Amino acid sequence: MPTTAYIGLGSNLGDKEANIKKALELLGEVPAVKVIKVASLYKTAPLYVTKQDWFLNTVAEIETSLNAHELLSLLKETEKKLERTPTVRWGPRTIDLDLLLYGSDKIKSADLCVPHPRMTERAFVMVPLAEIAPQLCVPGRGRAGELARLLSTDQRVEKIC
Ligand code: PH2
Ligand code: MG
Ligand code: MG
Repeated sequence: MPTTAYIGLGSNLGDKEANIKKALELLGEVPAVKVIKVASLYKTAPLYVTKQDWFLNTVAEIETSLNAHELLSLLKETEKKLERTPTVRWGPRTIDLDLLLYGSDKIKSADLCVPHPRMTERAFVMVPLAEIAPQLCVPGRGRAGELARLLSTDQRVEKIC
């Protein structure tokens, strides 16, 4: 049985929209991955490292027969294909692919934490997630729609298309 997983996508370097579209295309070409739903694109103010260009963000729902670690490796490979080069933590990047949720699993290993530990504090994740899956339960935290509503409106997130 395939597992439903949610991926956060972000870009703030180069052609941001093209980077996100290309990442989704590459993921969709993998036989073990089916892209089910993609939220709108959102223009978002940079969080944490605020002196950098604005981001485009979205969230995708996928179905996959990969296990969570295989999926993480695929996301890292896809980032490499899009010429993501190492930068400072939370700094500018052509593409960032984060594994947010993997079924209802809770995973804590050296290289992978699911649910993503900071997802529920980030409007750039929760607003697109709530758009495509408002009733979705984030294990241990609550429903996506409710969690998105609770976030401060100080975090600027604007739907663009
Ligand atoms: N990603 C970060 C750090 N800050 N801010 C926004 N708005 N969107 C991001 O995707 C983002 C960020 C590190 O992954
Ligand atoms: Mg990230
Ligand atoms: Mg990342």
